[in-house]
Amino acid sequence: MKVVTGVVGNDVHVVANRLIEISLKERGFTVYNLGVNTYLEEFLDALLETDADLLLISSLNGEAEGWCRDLKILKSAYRFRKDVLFVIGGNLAVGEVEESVIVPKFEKFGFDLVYHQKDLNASLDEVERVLAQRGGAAA
Ligand code: B12
Repeated sequence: MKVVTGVVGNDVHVVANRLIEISLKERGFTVYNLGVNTYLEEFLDALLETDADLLLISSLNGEAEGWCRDLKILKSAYRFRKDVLFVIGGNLAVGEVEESVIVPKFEKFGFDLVYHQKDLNASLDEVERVLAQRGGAAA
């Protein structure tokens, strides 16, 4: 399966991005890593160009809300395949904010799975389970 990944907005935190690329490759994904400082529109362009099954966005500096709130509008403009899975994770707010506040907010923006300060590998296990339920395997 194909995945587009990277760090959204003006966010330079690159370490998680490198780890995520390695983890996804180990799991058998073909990875298109756009790296840090990537705008939402660039992710969506890459999804179309690669025909990827999964978009996996990171945000670490707490500014995800501002960069991602237009996802739903862009999704309707771009007309993706219905089965593309949209995932975001990292530190999705500034300071201490409850997961019960953050998760519904990002789901409303158009993300299918939202991971705020969660373990990477446990989260990727769940992403793979959801993809398998949608009819694909990583290889
Ligand atoms: C190193 C660092 C920097 C370096 C980055 C160098 C680089 N090029 O990477 C520098 C000094 C440049 C920096 C700058 C800033 N930083 Co900084 N930084 C850190 C620090 C110390 C470590 C980050 C790191 O590499 N961690 C190691 C990786 C492996 O862990 P991780 O990033 O947490 O990622 C894990 C998980 O989040 C998760 N994950 C990540 N993405 C995703 C995606 C999905 C889908 C899933 C499932 C999981 C997942 O998996 C990863 C692996 O376990 C953290 C504090 C900390 N101890 O975490 C602050 C921290 C991230 N920075 C912070 C801030 C505020 C900033 C600045 C805004 C500071 C400033 N005022 O200038 C700037 C932002 C600049 C910008 N435009 O982005 C805050 C963010 C606060 C928030 N979100 O509420 C933190 C948390 C520090 C703090 N406690 O305040 N930073």
